Amino acid sequence: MTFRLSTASLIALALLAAAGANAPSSAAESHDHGAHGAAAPSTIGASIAPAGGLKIGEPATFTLSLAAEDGKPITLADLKVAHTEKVHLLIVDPSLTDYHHAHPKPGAAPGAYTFAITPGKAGEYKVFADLLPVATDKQEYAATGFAVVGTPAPVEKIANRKTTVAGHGFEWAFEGGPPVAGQPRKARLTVTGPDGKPFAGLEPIMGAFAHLVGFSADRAEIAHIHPLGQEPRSAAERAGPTLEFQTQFAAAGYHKLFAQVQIGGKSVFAPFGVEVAPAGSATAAPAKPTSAAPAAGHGQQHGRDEPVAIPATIAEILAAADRRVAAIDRAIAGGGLAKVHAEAFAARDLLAALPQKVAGLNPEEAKALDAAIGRVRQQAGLLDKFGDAGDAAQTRAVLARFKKEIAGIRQQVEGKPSR
Ligand SMILES: [Cu+2]
Repeated sequence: MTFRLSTASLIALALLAAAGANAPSSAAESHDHGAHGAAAPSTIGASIAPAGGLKIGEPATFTLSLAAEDGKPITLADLKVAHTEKVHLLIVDPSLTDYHHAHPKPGAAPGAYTFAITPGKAGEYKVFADLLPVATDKQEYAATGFAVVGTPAPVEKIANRKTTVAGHGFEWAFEGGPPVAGQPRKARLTVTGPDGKPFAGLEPIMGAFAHLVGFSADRAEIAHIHPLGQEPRSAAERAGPTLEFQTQFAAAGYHKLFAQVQIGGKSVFAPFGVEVAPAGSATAAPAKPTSAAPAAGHGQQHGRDEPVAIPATIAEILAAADRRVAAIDRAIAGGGLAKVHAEAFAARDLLAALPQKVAGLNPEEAKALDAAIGRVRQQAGLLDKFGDAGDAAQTRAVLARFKKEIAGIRQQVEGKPSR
């Protein structure tokens, strides 16, 4: 079967500028940041033919066909690599519980690709081919599907922000309260190890530290986004325990999110259920504490830290960030580790405002600044985690890197004109 998505249905979670800017990026830009978010209208049609009858739990092979609007086959030469692959297939069953991420290989005929998965549920599976055509250079989805014998299960609209998969704990939290349709919301994924401690060993997978794929309950909408900040530059890099995402849901209602990460060489999928409030709902609804927060009590505070005021000049921003860093030093020295996160996030937000303030950077310098701010974001997340965990040694170690990064940023921006 073949069908096209309407433009309106394409954008479920739109990724905003990855590197510190507050303004939404265009769809074209989002790819430069290594993220697929707001997708373009589809120019490619997809269809799928299974090799045989499909039964629950039985491995199956499929042929995917991709064609342009004029019927011309879409071959690998027509597609660009995005996150290490030219074709990503994001596949989900009607109950939104059996999610697969597959990479088909070119088959015998031009425009034909083959892949294999084992469907775990009955009913009409939906398949989104996530593509970056050479012709448009804009990410798009081509949708198709296949049916597995049996009666499909309904979507269970369970909202869960915590889950345990493969011994690891995954917790999803929106900053500033539950998501509202049409409003950007920063969100954080925090990972703990089998020992319950913050886990910082997330491995690169397909050119990112995580792939977050979200579906609306009716599967009319899909999005595929990646963490904010620097993407991995080598296979040896590790991330965690906290990854930040910029989300924006187009529609209200239930959404299912799958965070795909790699641990110990294996893909791990952490499912979350999220209820998105209708546009225009109160935005200041406080986030309910989602964890049995330690005595530090920060579970109640998280996400509701006062937004930091951004001073007018570069020198003032740097000075304000320095004061926050000094406060972290004092907090560590005085045993006030629970206070570290507020100062770290304030410093991060101050520094993240710099790209919009600094004039006269060449593209290379602007890129370097964005990258440094990406690292600052990661480090602020670590300061938060280790501070809350009461781990003074780790907090101190991350703070040393944080200071070094800020010193580098200072060198990049000091003396440049403000705008
Ligand atoms: Cu991805």
